[in-house]
Amino acid sequence: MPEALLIVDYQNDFNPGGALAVSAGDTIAGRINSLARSGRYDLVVATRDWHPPHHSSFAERGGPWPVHCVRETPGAEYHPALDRDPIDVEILKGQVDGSDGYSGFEDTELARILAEHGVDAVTVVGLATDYCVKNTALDALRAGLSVTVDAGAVRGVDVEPGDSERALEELRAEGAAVS
Ligand code: VGL
Ligand code: ZN
Repeated sequence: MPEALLIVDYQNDFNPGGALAVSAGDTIAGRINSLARSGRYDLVVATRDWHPPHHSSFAERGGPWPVHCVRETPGAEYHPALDRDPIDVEILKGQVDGSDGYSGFEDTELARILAEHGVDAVTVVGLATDYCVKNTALDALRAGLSVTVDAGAVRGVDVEPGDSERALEELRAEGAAVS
C-alpha cells in the first residue's frame, strides 16, 4: 500500500512574519520534518502556493486575501525550518486566475504523479488546516485515496474562531482519519 506524505504550503508567507501568517505555523516544522524523514512514505510531495502578481485571490482584485505567495518572491519560498532533502516532488499551485487554488490537485499534475507511483494513501500536513490542507485532503478523498490528516502537523488561519476544528470535523465526516 504505497503511501505519500503531502506537505502543503509550508512557506514563509504562511508563517509568523509573513503576509498571511498562520498563528504558531512555525511550531509544526519539527513534526513535518520527522514524518518526512521517517522512511514511512514511498513519496514525499511538497506543494507551494505560487500565485502570479495581481492574482484574483488578492484583495486588490476583490479577493479574500492580502497579497501572498507571489511566485519567485521570498514569501513564496519554503520556510527555512523545513528540511527540503526528503522532498521527492514539488507541486506549484494557485497559478490560475479566477480560482483561489486551495487544493494541491487543482490544475496540477498531482493526481497523475500519485497514480504513476501507485499511491493509494496519503498523509496530509502543513498549512493551512481550514483552506489548503482541507481542500487538498477533500480532493484526495474524492480521488479515492485513503486519507490521514496529522493533527499535530497542521495549523489553521481561523478567520472565524473554530474554523480549523470544523475543517477537521468535516474531513472526518468525509472519511479521513484525523490522528
Ligand atoms: C492558503 C489562503 C490563501 C493556504 C492559500 O495555503 O491554506 N490560504 N491561499
Ligand atoms: Zn493563496
